[in-house]
Amino acid sequence: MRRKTVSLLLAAAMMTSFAAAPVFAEEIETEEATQEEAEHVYTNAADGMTLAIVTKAAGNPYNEKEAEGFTEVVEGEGGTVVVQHPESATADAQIAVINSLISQGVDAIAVAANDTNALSAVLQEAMDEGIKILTLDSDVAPEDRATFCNQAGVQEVGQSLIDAVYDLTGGEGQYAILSATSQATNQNAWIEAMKAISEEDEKYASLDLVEVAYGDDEYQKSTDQTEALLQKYPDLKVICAPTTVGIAAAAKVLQDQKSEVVLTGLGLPSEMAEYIGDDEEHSCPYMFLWNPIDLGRLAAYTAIALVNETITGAIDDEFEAGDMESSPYTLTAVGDSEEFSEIILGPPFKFDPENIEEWKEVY
Ligand code: RAM
Repeated sequence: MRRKTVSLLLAAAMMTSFAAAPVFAEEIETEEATQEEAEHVYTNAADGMTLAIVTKAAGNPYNEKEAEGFTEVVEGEGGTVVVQHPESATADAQIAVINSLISQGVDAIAVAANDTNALSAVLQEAMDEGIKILTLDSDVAPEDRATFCNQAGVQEVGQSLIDAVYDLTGGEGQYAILSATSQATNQNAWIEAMKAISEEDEKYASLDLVEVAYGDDEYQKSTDQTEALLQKYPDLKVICAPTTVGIAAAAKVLQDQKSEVVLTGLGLPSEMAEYIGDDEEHSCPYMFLWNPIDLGRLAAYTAIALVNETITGAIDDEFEAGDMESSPYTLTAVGDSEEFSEIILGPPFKFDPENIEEWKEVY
């Protein structure tokens, strides 16, 4: 087997080892294929459709990766894509963008919401105009969308994060959370899950959450908030940042200061590789995430299925998502709801010194 083929197989294995990652059939069959030439299997399912994605905000590589996956599938399936990264991570910025998409008459809008309730009126207006609405990454109130492409179960993310805090504090002492915006549905849900788990299980009784700080998914503000936490809490042991922007900013502060405070949370491997390590030189021993490109791809397939009316958003609806590993996907109940659905991409994935070098090349 030639060297190129081996690396292609490794790349394919790395992608498929992650939940809902695509399978590159051609790579496995064709020795001459290059990664760039590898093609997914498409069926023109979005022919004639215009599908929009509205991320949380511009300037966040995570959001760009989501949009990349969404674009790849919409265009691959023969549709037209509209990508909107609002100016700031606020509901107002998203409302302005969604109003303009309503005027353009797009067929579907996938939105990563900056606020659970503030988009309600504009999303209801869009649905009244016949536009299919779905969320990805960060949800709205479930009556304001057909379904939600959820990157990982809220409980699973909360459990992974609180267990990391437990592990890295040695089971007792102070920790702080550095979050994104105070209104973000996804971060707030994960933080609530962490708190609920700590309150319900004696195991976590000696952990002391001193503050939830908000860096608003802005790098400089996240840097400033990290510095403030270090000054305010001299006994702080761990910072947990459930945001890719926050964790990257905090990682640099802690590493530059050679701080004894240890970091964990949700981070992009490509941004965090230089900070992941088990020794004193590195600020973050390990962290978690999922594949944001796949989350965008899943949202595109969901949008197509809604516009095609293959699904309505009802629990137990099922649809094909091209060559994504877990296709077909089934819509499951949100919590114990009998009415409202979500689609889970997969479990959170752990990145540590053993695997970070491989994954930093992927996303
Ligand atoms: C940031 C955003 C996004 C979140 C990730 C983990 O990029 O806040 O919504 O899912 O972090």
